[in-house]
Amino acid sequence: MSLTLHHCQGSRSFRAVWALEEMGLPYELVSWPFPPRALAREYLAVNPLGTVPFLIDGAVRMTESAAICQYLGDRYGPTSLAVQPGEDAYGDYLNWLHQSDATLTFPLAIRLRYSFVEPPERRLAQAVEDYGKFYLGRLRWAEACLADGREYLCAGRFTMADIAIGYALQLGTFQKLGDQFPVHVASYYQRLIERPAYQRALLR
Ligand SMILES: N[C@@H](CCC(=O)N[C@@H](CS)C(=O)NCC(=O)O)C(=O)O
Repeated sequence: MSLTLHHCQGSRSFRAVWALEEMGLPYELVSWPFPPRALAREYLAVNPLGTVPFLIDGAVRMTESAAICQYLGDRYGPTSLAVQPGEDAYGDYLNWLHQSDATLTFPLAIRLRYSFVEPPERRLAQAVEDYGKFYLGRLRWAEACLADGREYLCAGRFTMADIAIGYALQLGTFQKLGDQFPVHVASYYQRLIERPAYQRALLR
């Protein structure tokens, strides 16, 4: 096994770092300034998309953070972090993994672009406000599930789905939306960030 992860602090590659730390796998971390497409043009020779995460594992190349979490759990398990196809929660698990980026991180990426990445003359206060509300509204599904008192999203245990959703909550918090999280989501997020592997990942 020889895992190399290309990473930018605070970006979606955090999901992969957190998953690697939870599993205790050895890996090489290569850190870039954000966005590498603009600030480190040589990165395009590594990943033509210019995005992070970028995981290299032998001949395998991966650019999707939730898929990387799923891959690590399945390829380098067995681990309780992965939910198996034979488990009742398998469908929920996949849905959370995909929801984490396609539904929850997407509005935050638009906010980030129009409040920070674009030069001041191209920033859009309306987009920042609208997509903030959009994101908060989309936490409704997680809030409804967590309201039954469960500690984690599915399978009765901490899984890769919690890592994937946890990053979408971290990014919302970094964008100062954390004080508007619904009550069960807020305490769930608190539980996640107290994990030693989360804390180690923050320091990478
Ligand atoms: N769906 C992909 C999105 C990857 C992505 O867009 N990453 C952002 C960082 S959070 C990025 O690299 N942006 C820089 C750019 O687009 O140039 C994932 O979940 O990893």
